[in-house]
Amino acid sequence: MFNRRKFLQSSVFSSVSVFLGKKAIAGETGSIDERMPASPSLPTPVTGSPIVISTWDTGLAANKGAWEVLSRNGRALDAVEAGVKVTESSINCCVGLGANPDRDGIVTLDACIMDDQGNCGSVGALERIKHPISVARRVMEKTPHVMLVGSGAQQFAVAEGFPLEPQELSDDAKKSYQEWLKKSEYKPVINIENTKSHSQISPSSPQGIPDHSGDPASGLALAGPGPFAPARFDNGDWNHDTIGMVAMDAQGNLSGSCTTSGMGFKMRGRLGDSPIIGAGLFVDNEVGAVTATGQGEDVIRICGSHTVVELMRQGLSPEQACKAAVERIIRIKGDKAKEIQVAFIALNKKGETGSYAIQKGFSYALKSNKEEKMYVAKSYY
Ligand code: SD4
Repeated sequence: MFNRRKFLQSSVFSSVSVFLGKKAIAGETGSIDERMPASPSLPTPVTGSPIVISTWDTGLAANKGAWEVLSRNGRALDAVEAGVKVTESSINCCVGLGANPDRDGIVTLDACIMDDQGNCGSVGALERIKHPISVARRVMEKTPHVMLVGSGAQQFAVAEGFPLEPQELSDDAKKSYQEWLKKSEYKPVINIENTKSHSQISPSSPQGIPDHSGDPASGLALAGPGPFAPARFDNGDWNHDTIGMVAMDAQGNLSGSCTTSGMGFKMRGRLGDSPIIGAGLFVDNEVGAVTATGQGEDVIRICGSHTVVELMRQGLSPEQACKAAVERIIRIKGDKAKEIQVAFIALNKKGETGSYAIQKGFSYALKSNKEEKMYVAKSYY
């Protein structure tokens, strides 16, 4: 049975440790981690009240997809997969095959998923597969591994029966890419001609987009240093968007998912936080579930989602925990933090939710038995 006295002691200790800071608490007797109970006995409520939250406005539609599962007493794991598939199927800047490509003109997708048992799966830089989140789930369920990337991930997906979609950009993405090429003066084909690997390069497609549809290795040695992904699009929007979703089912079990095309016009081969368990997503069924959006490099730097879960374990509310993680990024980045956006959303075991962002303008969608709405996150700036 849950030992209430022990829980209160550990919560008080944990909250104090958070507010005093690590050094003050660690003292002479070792680190906080050594002094924390190995396996805190947190309550395991059966809430009977499913809830799902997800990032940005696209979360509203995604939550509906998840709710189909949750409202029928389904598993949170199935809900978070079904939910983000809605976004993967839509045409938008930043998730799924309709999204913006990398700087070589190719859409590469990252995704990960995690359940209430600590099982997790992930794919990175996956091309021509419509539902990377489902491939991530297969990695979790059918392989002894956590991550598969690039052509290996695609090979696995095809072997699992996922159709290989044509390698083409959506109309929106083609337009954005052409604009970006003009402004950035990124000329991969010309650059290639100056390199030894020229002979390996496929000819450009009629749109001027390098054609990598043949040998998957072709064209990849060409880029070298060059323009990097801009922090914002021309209209001022942040150059990223991800659907990250965390949910609790009627049994009180937690799961999460995260899927993205990453930053538009990113360097080829670049991975952000979204396929990385602990960075873009983390679930601990005793404590809570967290996902991140924004500039992945800065989420990875602090193992963002895992950090937020650990802060909740120490007694912080979801919003306090997200805020503390954001502040950690700001301490690292200093003034440069003004130029980036990162946001976390968190759900704890009690069904409480919260969020915090570096910049204004981040919102998340919530759906439960009681409500269905967007919440605007508080922010540092
Ligand atoms: C990345 N975090 O690749 C992802 C993309 C994103 O909002 O922003 N999502 O860095």
